Amino acid sequence: MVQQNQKPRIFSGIQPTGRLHLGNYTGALSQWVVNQDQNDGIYCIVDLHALTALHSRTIVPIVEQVRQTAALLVACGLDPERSSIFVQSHISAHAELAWILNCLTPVGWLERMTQYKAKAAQPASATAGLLTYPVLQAADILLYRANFVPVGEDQKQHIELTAELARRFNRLFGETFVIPRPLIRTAGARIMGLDDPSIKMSKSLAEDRKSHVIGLSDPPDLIRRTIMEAVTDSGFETRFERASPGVKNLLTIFEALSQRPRPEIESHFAGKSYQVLKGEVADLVIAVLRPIRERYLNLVDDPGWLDQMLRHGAQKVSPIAISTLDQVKKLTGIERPQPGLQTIARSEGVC
Ligand code: AQP
Repeated sequence: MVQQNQKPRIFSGIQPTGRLHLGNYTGALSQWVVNQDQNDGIYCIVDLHALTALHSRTIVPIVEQVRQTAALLVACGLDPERSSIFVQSHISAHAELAWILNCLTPVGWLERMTQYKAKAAQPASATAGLLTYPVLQAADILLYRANFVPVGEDQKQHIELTAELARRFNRLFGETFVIPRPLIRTAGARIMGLDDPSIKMSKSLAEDRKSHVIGLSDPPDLIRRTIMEAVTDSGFETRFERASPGVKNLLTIFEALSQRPRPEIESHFAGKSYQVLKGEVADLVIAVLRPIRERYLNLVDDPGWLDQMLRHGAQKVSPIAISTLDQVKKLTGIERPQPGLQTIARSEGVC
């Protein structure tokens, strides 16, 4: 519930697992930016979640990826003064609450998660961390008593599980958590890979597949080349519901970035070749991403500023996390630490 005279609170996270891409932008980041004035926005770079790929050496050094992700969030328009941007592992309450919630989560709920089933298909990935990933995500959201969680379509199931866990806790221990709701855009909530429109555009797949993603900091010539090479078919169909998956994906990118209504887009491209469609999509993507790339290149050169910005973000939000965790500990019968036993980080304001 949102208190009177209080802005609704929005929480969302992103993994520092590689090149942030157009899907991350249309599904999540663009919503974060447009919502920042009407809401109290808290945005987290979820490095503990990224550790679910610890078995793969490519994620190292994660601290560099955290900085690059932070630079891209600001470059996309998130203002660290109006919103809070911080790193998950800088606030230990996330891991602590996740453990408590783990103890209340039936394994069957987690085994049902589509993302787990897809990623666990590779035996090396099927770790306990991957299975309990949605519980850590629930802890992230519930710690801040968020009302809304803007995410891409792929995360809907995880937010529903978060709400289910919050209800379960509230039933057992009394009203504690706010029940969060997902915010999912109608256009651009699921962008598919340009090299294979049957799979979601994904950061981790971009490492091995050159023409899978459009990175948010990619140069214009690379963006154009990737889009011109995108998989389509040999026809001329440009209506959303009849187009083949590759063409529909291009139309969806155009819709999400132009914010024009579908009928207008369909009549604009009617009878035109896929070359024309690809050319116009490339022009639009380049126009939207050019200023983001320019700001990113400036910001990423200043690790000192980025680190300070992230520290400031953690200092702003840690009191909320501490108070929720303290309440949960009390309700579940764990004693609160005595002042003398508090960690050094806690006494500095970042727990
Ligand atoms: N293809 C997509 N289309 C629309 N939205 C997407 N999101 C991710 N991919 C798409 C949304 O971006 C936000 C941040 O995602 P994440 O980093 O937390 O992890 P993810 O969903 O697993 O994204 P990736 O890119 O596929 O990362 P990897 O490869 O590391 O797993 C989320 O709101 C997500 O919905």
